Amino acid sequence: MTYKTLTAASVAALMLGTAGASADTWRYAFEEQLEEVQGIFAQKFKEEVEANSDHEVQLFPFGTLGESADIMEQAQSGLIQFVDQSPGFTGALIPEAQVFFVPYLLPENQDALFSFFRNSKTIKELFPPLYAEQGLELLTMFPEGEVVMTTQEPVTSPEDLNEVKFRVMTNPLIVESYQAFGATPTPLPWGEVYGAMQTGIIQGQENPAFFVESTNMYEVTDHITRLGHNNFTTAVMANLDFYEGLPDEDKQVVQDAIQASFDYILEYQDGLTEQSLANIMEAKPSMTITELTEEQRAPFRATAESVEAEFLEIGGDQAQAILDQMKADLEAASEAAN
Ligand code: 6CS
Repeated sequence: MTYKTLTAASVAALMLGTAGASADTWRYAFEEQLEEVQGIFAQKFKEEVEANSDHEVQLFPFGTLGESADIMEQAQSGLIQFVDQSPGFTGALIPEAQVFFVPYLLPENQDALFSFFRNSKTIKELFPPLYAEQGLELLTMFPEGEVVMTTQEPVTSPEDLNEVKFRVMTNPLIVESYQAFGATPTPLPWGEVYGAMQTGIIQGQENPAFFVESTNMYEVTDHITRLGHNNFTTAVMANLDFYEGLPDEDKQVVQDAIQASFDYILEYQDGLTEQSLANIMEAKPSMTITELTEEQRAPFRATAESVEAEFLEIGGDQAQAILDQMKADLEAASEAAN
């Protein structure tokens, strides 16, 4: 049985049949493999929880329980206790989470970026009630790395994206953003991307360099473009009823494990993008990597205003409050980094 054929009933059966799992086993699903960034975070979380409590954490990497949308449903229904789902997919459920797709909103400077994620009032105070409305306790958000474009033809300007079917995650604002970049956005779940690229259904996609390397995306694209428009953000959540039902002691175990994993994953990313790009070049010397100049970035940057306006239209009741707080947080983060 592949993940594509898993039904709700078969997932339930799989869960009930999990060998050795006790009532104290916490199930944690994520959208990547064990050795990818979300997997490294999850492994650290498991290690911390198990070192500091009697609970066991069972990890479910991408594909074992379905696509990103499936694991979110399982977390909301309480079939699993923890889930890592990126706002790229959560945008359909929590429209405000689409704010992460306003291009050039997050800083390129790593100190400022990390300071934002460490201290953001948007993440710590404004988002949690919105996630709670969907039956989720938002535990943390963290960055996974600079997003790069990989395409079959070189890209240095929006004109080069003309008629390029560009795969994006499934939320309306990222569709808007790639339309503004000049491409033909094609929302797809991750599991379909490699095949779609191989068969020519799409000709481009974006992701952090580590993911381009680990998923062999460089095999089916020839050009990498760094335009500095975003950093890949993800979020870790717990089922709300499960979390609220935990004794204070266990809540503390979860919070401590999240904090330790958060610190660990920021450190883990030091140099990761450059190393991944070097590995890609070694695996495929014909690949080109182009870092756009400020001049070349200008027309991409110019789209930010219209995408931001669209966010205010489609980003839910709290869109304005989220955007305002996010800008205040980002300003504080860039001051802290200077
Ligand atoms: O592009 C995607 O769909 C995937 N990218 C990353 C870096 N993680 C999970 C997500 O499914």
